[in-house]
Amino acid sequence: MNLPAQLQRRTEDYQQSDAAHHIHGFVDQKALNAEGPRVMVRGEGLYLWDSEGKRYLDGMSGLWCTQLGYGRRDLTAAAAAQMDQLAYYNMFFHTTHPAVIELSELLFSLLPGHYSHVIYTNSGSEANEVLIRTVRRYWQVVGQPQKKIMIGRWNGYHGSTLAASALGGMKFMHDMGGMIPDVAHIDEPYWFAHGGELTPAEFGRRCALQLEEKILELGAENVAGFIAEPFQGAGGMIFPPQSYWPEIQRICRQYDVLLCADEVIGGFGRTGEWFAHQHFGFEPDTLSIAKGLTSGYLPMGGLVLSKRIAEALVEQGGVFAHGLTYSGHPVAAAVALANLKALRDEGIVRQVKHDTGPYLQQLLHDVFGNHPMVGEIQGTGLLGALQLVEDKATRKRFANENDLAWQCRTFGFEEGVIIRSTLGRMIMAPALVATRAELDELVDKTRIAVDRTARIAGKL
Ligand code: PXG
Repeated sequence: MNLPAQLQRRTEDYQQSDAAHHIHGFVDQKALNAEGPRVMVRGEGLYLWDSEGKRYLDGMSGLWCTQLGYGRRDLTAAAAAQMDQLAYYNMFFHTTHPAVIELSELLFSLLPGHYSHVIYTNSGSEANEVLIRTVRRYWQVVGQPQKKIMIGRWNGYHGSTLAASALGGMKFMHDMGGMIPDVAHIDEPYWFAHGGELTPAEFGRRCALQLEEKILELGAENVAGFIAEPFQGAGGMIFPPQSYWPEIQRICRQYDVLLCADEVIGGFGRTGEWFAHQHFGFEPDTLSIAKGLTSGYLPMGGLVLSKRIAEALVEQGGVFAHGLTYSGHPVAAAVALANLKALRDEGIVRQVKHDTGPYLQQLLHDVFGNHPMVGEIQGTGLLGALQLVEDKATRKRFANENDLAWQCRTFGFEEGVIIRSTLGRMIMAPALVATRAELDELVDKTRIAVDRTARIAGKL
């Protein structure tokens, strides 16, 4: 493999220097330093190469973001052209610029008609930070300033900054660095783990009714919004039962609580629809977006607002004291524009819905439907989750499911495929440009990793 000159250093050299300077995300840094991180040096299409020349099929789209895969020259060309023309200007001081305007025109042409405005950010975490202030500001403007409380869900994930992690329901994150006031949580709709004797439909309704109970407990006059991922991503790719979202929507409407969808993972074609809420059939008031907006080529996120919210803020709100230096960054906007054009004009989202999505789902059911260690298969579009299980009949999970799933993921790396583990679930979310042959390879290598894990667990 030909590596660029600056990459011609030994892997151990990179690893030592990495250990000397970096605190990585969500990892025991001391253990990682002892092991040495994998050094990724190149990407093309669905494939990645590390500094040892080993090739991997990336079954996770980086971190759920490279919708178009790696190495798209149209995106790099869009970035270069925009840098040459106007590398930076801001949206303060009564200014704007063509790149961000054209991006928004395209974005709103892809969104359902009841959305009209967006506040751009650099990440998903920031989108959810902005969400809290925007939603509270909205209620101030319409004369209900006491409506401040946000309700999220246990095991939901909305980002790593203070307020975004508070909205999320990862308790271990709350324990490291604290919470913010006026945030509450309800349970996650994870039927396989918590459904007990209830049918999925009954359980879905039960989970949704917790929202009603929580709103009544807190007082509807104090609750600003409910935030949730249409399906949980980082929490384990958990799909709620079908009964869940209609009931949640009814409750939000009944108590005038804004319904805030976190589309950071689900957005931009992942489910075969442009946005995941369309797949699940509900109408949020706000959408948090990031990741697939730029296919991960540059950092960019945003908070999309319904006309109802935007009109109140614009017509009655006066100055909204909020703004980020890089909001609507012209280079990120140019890349996002090129990315969305490609997703639309190359028919990629349509292809996920009608061809590669159903193909992957069928393949997962064919290969893992009768697997002794897989208790549940969930997914749609180019998303798949396999629930590892000790006893399929009783849905008994392994006591050490976290370790087993991590082992499975490690076997995957050895086989040359990147899949992700969360608790006892193996997750895949390949780039939306994946071909049927690449999906065959993804599932085949995943099967080898799951079989190797099953042997360790005495299930094969
Ligand atoms: N919302 C959701 C639903 C996310 O998945 C964020 C917000 C935060 O976005 P930023 O751009 O600030 O990271 C995310 C991020 C994982 C994993 O292990 C997932 C994310 C981040 C890190 C790890 O699946 N999603």
